[in-house]
Order: sequence, then C-alpha cells, then structure tokens
Amino acid sequence: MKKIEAQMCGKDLRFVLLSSRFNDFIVERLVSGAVDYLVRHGVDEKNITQVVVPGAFEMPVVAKKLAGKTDYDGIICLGAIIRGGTPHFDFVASECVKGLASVSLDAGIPVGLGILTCDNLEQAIERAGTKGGNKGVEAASAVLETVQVLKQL
Ligand code: INI
Repeated sequence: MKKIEAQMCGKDLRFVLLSSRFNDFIVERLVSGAVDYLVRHGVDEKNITQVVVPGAFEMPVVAKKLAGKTDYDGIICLGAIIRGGTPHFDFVASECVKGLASVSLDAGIPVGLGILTCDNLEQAIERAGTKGGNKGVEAASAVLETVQVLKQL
C-alpha cells in the first residue's frame, strides 16, 4: 500500500496569518498560539506575515487577494465570532466560512479555519489557550499538514 502523509516540518515554507481586530483580546491568543506552533515546527519567523482585517466578514475578500499571490504556501485565518442578541452572528459566521472555503478550492491553497464560533465569551476563552486547547494552534497545524500533503501529490 502506498500512503501519502505529511512530514510536520515547515522549513522554507511561508505562511500568512489573516486575523481580525474584532474580539482582539481572544484573537491575539490564537495568533500567538499559531506563531509558536509554526516556529516550533521549523518555520522561519521572517516567513510569517500577519494581515489584520476589521472582522471575520472581511476575511474572504482579503484571503482571495492573498491566495492570488505566489508569496504564501498557506493562509491561516484567525478570528472569533461570538453570538450576541441578534442574528448578526449567523450571517457573519456563515459568509465567512463559505467565503474562505471557496477561496481555498478556487485557488488550490490551504486555508485554515481558526475562527471560533461561540455562543458566549466563556466558550471563546476555553478555545483560545485554556481548557479547550487553542484553535489557532490547530489551524496552523492543519495548514502545515495540508501544504505538505499537497506537495506530494
Ligand atoms: N466580527 C467578528 O469577527 N466577530 C464577531 O463576533 C462579530 N459580531 O458578532 O458582530 C463580527 N462582526 C463584524 C463583522 O465581521 C464586520 O466587520 C462588520 O459587519 C462590518 O462589515
């Protein structure tokens, strides 16, 4: 049997972290988790670029522009969408996730979904480096792995 799987090594790879300013005290924890993960897996810090947008809704259009460049091997999206008292949450979350999925498929570049969609602040804190882990780390790991798998195909 032939099995293709990734070596989890980021040497010579270039990543862009696309983060949102909305809920930035949560998002900063996702960003630092992602950077720490990448550097510990061999990515040179100068090969990591951070691009900041206002909110999760603005991520797809910027991700599309980044995906059209040849400067990056993968895009790691980091944000936090937290439910409020209106349906706004549902629209932002749905458009953001749909948009990012289509950027990834259209451009053929891995896009990591490190975007929390939580009912409340407590759930977000849990997933930003406390008892629920750090979704920024998970997104960075998933993008690194996918980049390395694509390279072998
Ligand atoms: N953007 C987020 O990134 N997270 C949120 O929780 C959020 N909520 O709940 O409103 C949010 N809204 C802003 C949105 O992404 C746009 O920036 C805004 O609508 C302007 O286009």
